[in-house]
Amino acid sequence: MAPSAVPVDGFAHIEEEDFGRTAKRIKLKAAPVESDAEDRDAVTIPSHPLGIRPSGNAYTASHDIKRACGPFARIPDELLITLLEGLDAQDLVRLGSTCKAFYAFTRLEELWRTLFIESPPEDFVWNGTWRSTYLRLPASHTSLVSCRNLFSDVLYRPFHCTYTPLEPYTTNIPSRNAIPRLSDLTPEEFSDSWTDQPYILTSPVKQWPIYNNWTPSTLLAKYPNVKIRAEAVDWPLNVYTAYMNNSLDESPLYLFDRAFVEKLSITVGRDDPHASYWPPTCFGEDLFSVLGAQRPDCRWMIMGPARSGSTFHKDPNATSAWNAVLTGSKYWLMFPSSPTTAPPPGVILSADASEITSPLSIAEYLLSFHALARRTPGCREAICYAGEVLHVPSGWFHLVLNLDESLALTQNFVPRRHVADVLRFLRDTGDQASGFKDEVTDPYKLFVEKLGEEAPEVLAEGLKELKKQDGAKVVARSEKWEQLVQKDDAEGGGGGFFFGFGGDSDEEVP
Ligand SMILES: O=C(O)CCC(=O)C(=O)O
Ligand SMILES: [Fe+2]
Repeated sequence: MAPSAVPVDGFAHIEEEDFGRTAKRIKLKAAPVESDAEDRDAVTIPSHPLGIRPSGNAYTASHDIKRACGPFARIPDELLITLLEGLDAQDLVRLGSTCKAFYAFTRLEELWRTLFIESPPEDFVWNGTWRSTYLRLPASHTSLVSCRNLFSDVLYRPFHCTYTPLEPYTTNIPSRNAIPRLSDLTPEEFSDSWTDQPYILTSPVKQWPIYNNWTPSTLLAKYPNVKIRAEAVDWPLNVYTAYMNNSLDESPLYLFDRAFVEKLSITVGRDDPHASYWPPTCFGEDLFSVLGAQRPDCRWMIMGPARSGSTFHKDPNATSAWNAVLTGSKYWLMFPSSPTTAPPPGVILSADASEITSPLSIAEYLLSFHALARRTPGCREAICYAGEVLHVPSGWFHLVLNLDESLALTQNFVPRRHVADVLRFLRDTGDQASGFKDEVTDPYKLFVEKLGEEAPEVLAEGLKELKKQDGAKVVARSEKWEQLVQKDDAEGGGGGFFFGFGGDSDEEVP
């Protein structure tokens, strides 16, 4: 084929018969560590646009592009990517023009997404990929070279995660895990029985003026140039929408804007006749409202394409939350937490339980851990549809997946029953308090002061509960201590549990 007349990024268009954008579909056995899909039929995943295949295929291949690259072939793929992360755009393009292997490696979208976020270009047009957008290459100018004999899990994995069907993980929810669905609750019922339970309210949002009036397209028509926050970028809504409608990211950039009320000039509140929406009445009072203008961030507009969502986390400052879906639907996977229970499968907590590490994307998590999560006691699951609201109790872990393009609002609040938890969080882990303005240097003191002024009986009750919990912790610790000492005795420690500081004695303890 004659090279394209349009100069492109170092390559002319090359067409191959067995790969391409309208990729033929190959049969591929999903390769989860352990998954619901494992025993099902092989899933259909398109072939990679560059023809890259998983590493295992190299064992039976007669030719291997990377292996033919001399000493470079010995660099593991992960390390190669780490090295490439140190290059700027120009160097990546140059290096990518040297051979097919580098061509493929320098195409990895994560490299370009990072470059973009570190130094966002001005006035760009979303061109379908981070690379094309960063290099200002319209899709028609982008080269596509066959790398059929390149075998790399590192390059193939994001593509696999983008295309692997997630439906098996979000359907057939076992009844023991199903989050209850309720038409409504009174604030008393909520306070008496539901503050520690996730549940879905199936009706209240349908009365909001914005319900049916706010969709991604109506917002786009009304506020195309309003800049909104999507993870690390602030983009005009029209740019984000272009991204949302045309991206193949494994973990799509998720719009999460905490200032949407001000930006879109709307009002919120149960008592405001012009309010666009209000918190569902069942959640009752929100005790962080005593902080007035000093309360931490508490509401967000959330938008994203299918497969976007939130990896496992707990909400900030031990708050509870509600999450109302305006369009689309969300799959929720939730676990309670306590100081004595393990975190959800695949989630790692730091030693002081302050940091949650869930290094996997949502798709990777579902592929690798969903089957185990589903069988783990405490697991709760549901799909929350448009018009419905899900309650996230204080301290619960949750992972959320958008099943289709979705627009939602969420608000964090402090119900009376969780005042002690919030006090404990702010007192004991104040350095992790989040969303407060910089001027708030001691959130615990501030909350105690303001709650004492506005609702002294609630503060007294909260502090009493806190003291009780502190006492219970001491008892639990001393019971654990007793158990350890007894275990030591039973194991022949001779009753002499030895505890000492280095330097106390020169004698070695045998
Ligand atoms: O809708 C979502 O992705 C969940 C949002 C969430 O969990 C949060 O705002 O804390
Ligand atoms: Fe959350």
